Amino acid sequence: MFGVCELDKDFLWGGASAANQMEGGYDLDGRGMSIADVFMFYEKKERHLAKKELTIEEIKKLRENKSNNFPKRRGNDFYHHYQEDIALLAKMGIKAFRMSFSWSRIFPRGDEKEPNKAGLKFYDNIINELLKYKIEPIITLSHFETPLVIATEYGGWCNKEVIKFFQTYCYTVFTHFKGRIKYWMSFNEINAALEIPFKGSAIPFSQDRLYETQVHQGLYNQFLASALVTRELKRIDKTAKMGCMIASFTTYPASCDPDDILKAMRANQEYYLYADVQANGNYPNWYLKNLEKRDIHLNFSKEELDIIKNNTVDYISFSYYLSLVASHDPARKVGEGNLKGGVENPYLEKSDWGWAIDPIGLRITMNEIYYRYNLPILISENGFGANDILTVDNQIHDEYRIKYLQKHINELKKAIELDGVICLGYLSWSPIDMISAGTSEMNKRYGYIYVDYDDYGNGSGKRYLKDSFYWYQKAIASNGKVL
Ligand code: BGP
Repeated sequence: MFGVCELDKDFLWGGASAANQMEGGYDLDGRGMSIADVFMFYEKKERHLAKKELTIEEIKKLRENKSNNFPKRRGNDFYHHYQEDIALLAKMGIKAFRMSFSWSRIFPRGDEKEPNKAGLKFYDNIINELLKYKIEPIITLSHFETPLVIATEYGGWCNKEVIKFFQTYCYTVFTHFKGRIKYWMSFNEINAALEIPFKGSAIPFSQDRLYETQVHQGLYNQFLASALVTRELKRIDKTAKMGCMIASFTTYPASCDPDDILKAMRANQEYYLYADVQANGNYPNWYLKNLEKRDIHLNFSKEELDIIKNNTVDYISFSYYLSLVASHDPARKVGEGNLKGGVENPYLEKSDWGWAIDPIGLRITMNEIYYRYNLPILISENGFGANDILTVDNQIHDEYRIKYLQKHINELKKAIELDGVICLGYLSWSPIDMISAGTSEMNKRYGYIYVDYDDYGNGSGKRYLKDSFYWYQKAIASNGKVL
């Protein structure tokens, strides 16, 4: 009992992905459009436009636009390559594959009563293929891909009707895949609901004074929906587990000036908010005070709060790419990051996209989250985005990625073996190259498997194994001993 913890023999070494970033086939077999299909590609100098919140007028125009570049409509064409891709993942030895179901492939508008059978069939094939190789499927129910109709006709997640639609979708997949899927998670990086409301909650941007209220209501509705479907999952399949998924933003104070410490404390509380609600079942007081101060009034009932309280998650999953720094000095420049950035950390190097590289931050984050909630954790995303070069003899020498992963996995091992954190697995983003969530680039690559497409969809679509593929294969085979 007092010995050193080791990585469990069932530790879930794996990879993570999202339907909208890899499938393509956006209009095949009855699939409806999703919000991901209206994100356009922008060249580097205009990249900030990729992050712009879209108004309803802009969304409708983009929906009809067939001539511009919408990479998420193409993905990496997993839709036609899934057998080959899963065979490669099996060859690499992964034990778990996190993917999402595209809601609009199963319910094209999102508000139907009956599912699109062809959509379910597509996922049947994938899940069966994974199980054939004994790869554990881990399913995200909503990964930045709400059906577009929910945004254009219902105003997004701030509309309580959407909760019912989501319940129908979840009920359908829970019953259909019962016994085949053990691990579920409700909303990917649920912080997106407040940080990037259109991607997170399908709420079109507006100048309306109620916009802010809608955004917070959208988050509340997702919390409630998550609790409702957790309850439903337990009714349908007692052995299945539901997790939440948050983007971790461990934030350091820029100095020991109490003003910086206070700023960092609040930044951390802001990202804990999501697990505070989904794991503890309560809204923290600081958040409620904040709403009050801003005159934001949520539409909720006592009965709903009880549902949230009584249907908390079984495990906490989070993405970890970077740590942030908070300073009270408004003159300090805020840099790039996943969903959001912080001020520069002089002790850390950055990726070409300006994301601070901080392996020790992973150990800190694992400790903070595990000991705050006392629930098993799952690293549901971590990885290194780079513009890999395919050599003339079809090799990809990505030693920078191997270095990044080595360092992070070493810290993960310390968190488990030395600090006693209970961690179910490590799912790196993404085992195969796919479209970037933030910038819709293909050339921001994370994979162990290279996909020969560029930002414009030119290329053969062929898959090539990177040096990191063989490295991860050994890491998995040795259960993390050989890194
Ligand atoms: C997270 C998302 C993923 C993923 C990753 C990397 O925010 O959950 O979907 O893509 O970040 O981000 P990006 O693709 O923008 O580099």
